[in-house]
Amino acid sequence: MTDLAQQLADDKVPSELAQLVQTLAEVSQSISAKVRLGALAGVLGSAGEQNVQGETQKKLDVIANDLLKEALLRLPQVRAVASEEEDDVVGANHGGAYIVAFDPLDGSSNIDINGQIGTIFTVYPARDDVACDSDAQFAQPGRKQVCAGYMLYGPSTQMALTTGGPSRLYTLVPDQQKYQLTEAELRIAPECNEFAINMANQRHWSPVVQGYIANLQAGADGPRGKDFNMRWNGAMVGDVHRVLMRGGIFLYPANTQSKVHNGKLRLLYEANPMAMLVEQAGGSAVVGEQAILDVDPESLHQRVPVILGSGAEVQAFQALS
Ligand code: P6P
Repeated sequence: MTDLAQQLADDKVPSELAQLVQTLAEVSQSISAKVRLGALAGVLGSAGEQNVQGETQKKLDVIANDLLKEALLRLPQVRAVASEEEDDVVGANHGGAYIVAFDPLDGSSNIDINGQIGTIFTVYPARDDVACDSDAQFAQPGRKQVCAGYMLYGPSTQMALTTGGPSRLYTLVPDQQKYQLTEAELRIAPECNEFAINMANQRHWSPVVQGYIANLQAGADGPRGKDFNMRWNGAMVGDVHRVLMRGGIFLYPANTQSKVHNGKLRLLYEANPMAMLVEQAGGSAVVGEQAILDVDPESLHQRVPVILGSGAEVQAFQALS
């Protein structure tokens, strides 16, 4: 079996980027070990602070964030990092070729119920026209990403990764502390019969989203002429992984709630990396008519509505818009 280091070499990934990806993989093994121990490691519960999003930070959020930040900024090729858990960009190495953004523990509210959680990451070329710790470093559309992926801390720890080519899947071999390639080329089925959305927000959706979901719920008796099933993981990383593995459509639409009127998910370290993985697996990821990867960022922690998954199903949604 091919391991991560060998696949990165086979894919001719530049050595500095390959080392950066290996560092992310190594840190994820520490996070995975703490997740597995849970209460036994004293890492559950709240850290007692709130992040820039106004969300209560879980202990493991802060631990994962600090592990990633410290490991990445020790690499001379990493000029700066941004994180869901950091108000501002943290800059360090002025000559570094890359900048990295991450959601250190996506779905962290699932920690205390032993649910799926993960780490989402994205890598861009550093900008020489702005200060190394400027928010403007990350004011790049998702199309500019050179690498994107996530680690899913589930029954097994897996990493989905693209460095511009196919989206590949690796599985952590715990006693060897290395990731082995288990899916060389993820392909999302164009058709699907599964949707993922938080139905509790239904009253806040646009009429288009209301109508689209009602058609799915009508099943074989309705205009779609087939039954659909629903899943909602409460952690984007788990929902997107299911879509990559067996197709489906994931929606976190805009709604009229004040704090999430533009959707809840963050463009930089949730929507864009997932959009790159989904597109490289033959799926679609959109905000209305526009591809998520073409959105011009306006702020570091900007939120964006997200519709992604099986290409034909995303088109069926867009046809109603
Ligand atoms: P809701 C986790 O907090 C997250 O950012 C995503 O991982 C997930 O898809 C979404 O929020 C869940 O949101 O409204 O269902 O709690």
